[in-house]
Amino acid sequence: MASARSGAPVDRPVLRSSFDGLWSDLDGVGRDPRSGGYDRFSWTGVDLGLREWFAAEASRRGLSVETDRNGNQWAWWGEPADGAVVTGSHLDSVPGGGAFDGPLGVVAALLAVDALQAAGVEPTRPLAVVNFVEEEGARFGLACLGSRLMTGAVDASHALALTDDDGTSLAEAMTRAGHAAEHVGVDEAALARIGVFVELHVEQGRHLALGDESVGVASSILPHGRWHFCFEGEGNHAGTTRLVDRHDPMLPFAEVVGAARRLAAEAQAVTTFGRVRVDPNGTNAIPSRVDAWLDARGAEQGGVTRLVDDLQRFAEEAAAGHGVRLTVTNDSFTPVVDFDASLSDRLRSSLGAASIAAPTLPTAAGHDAGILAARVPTAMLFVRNPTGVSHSPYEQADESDCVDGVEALTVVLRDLLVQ
Ligand code: HGY
Ligand code: MN
Ligand code: MN
Ligand code: MN
Repeated sequence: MASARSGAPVDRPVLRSSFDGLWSDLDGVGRDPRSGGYDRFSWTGVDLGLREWFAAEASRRGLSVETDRNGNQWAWWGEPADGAVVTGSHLDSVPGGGAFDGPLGVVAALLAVDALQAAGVEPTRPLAVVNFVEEEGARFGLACLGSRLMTGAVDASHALALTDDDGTSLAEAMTRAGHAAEHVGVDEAALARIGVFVELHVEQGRHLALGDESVGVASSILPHGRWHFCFEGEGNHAGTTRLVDRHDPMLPFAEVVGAARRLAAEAQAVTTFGRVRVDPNGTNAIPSRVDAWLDARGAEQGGVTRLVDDLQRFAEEAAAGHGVRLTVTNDSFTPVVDFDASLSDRLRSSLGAASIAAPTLPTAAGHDAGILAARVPTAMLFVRNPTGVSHSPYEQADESDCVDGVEALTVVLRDLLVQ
């Protein structure tokens, strides 16, 4: 049965109830009852539960499931082979994240498989649904870790040594979760299997809401990066240490936060210090060390790197003024990503033929599709987010827009699968 709305090979009432079913499976997993936000971090018990859910849902659809050397999960419709059509996203979250960022792309991919199988589509090449590990970098600090390892965008030994806030390394976390860590690294075989990658994601902004559209096609990802600022001072007693004798790392850090905001405004960019570690973290002890991570993004690559250079100079002066040692390291930088034009055109023509309107829009949010774009043709579909809010418990997407997104994904996958 085709959708009355678009002629797409979906039965919307069936799709809506299947969406409700899968969505309710995920609803409480890793959710903090106080904030309503999600804490879904890679290789934790919550993540293992999500992996089991993914494998069970894939198996129910007759898909064969495998986990690659870096911990990314792949569910295959058809024998795994080079040049496959790949779709999917991630299941992990930022701390206190929303429900849709990541899981919507995985659920939509599974539901698109349902629709294609129900419509009797016979693919001429295999399809894989992928769940990328540690896309947010919330536990080990490096975003898109699974796709970066796969493409070689991060050195394997550097990645394995990354630690979480408890000091557990990626290597230890993987091993404890029962996944051999010694093989992580570039995975040319997995990359060869990706003929095209199409990721559906909730929009993290209001472009579609302002245009009153439910679905869109991504044009590009703006340049963005992460820098680690480490301020080392002298821990001491909060009450008995004279001001003149202090080397308090909190002070230059506080000045740097203000400077980052000022420089961002001047550069038409955005900066955030969203992750801060104060050691020791006590009320009556001057900390000895502050670690803070800067997220900086902007429309123009040079503007972002100049902004961070200026900020680093400011920070060095501020730290010296307090007798505090500063170390700044660049953890990651993703230059502008222009999605594959011919693949995006194919998506647009498939959507047009199914009379699904889909404007083109850029994003300032990073995605695995942005990392894979360096190696394979990738494209993204966005689903309207009425408030634009993301990386927050208040992230939203209306069910009918999510169903529109599945319908759009089903259409583009059908046309890619049946050459
Ligand atoms: O950080 C990002 O932009 C993405 O949501 N991981
Ligand atoms: Mn995401
Ligand atoms: Mn995100
Ligand atoms: Mn005391």
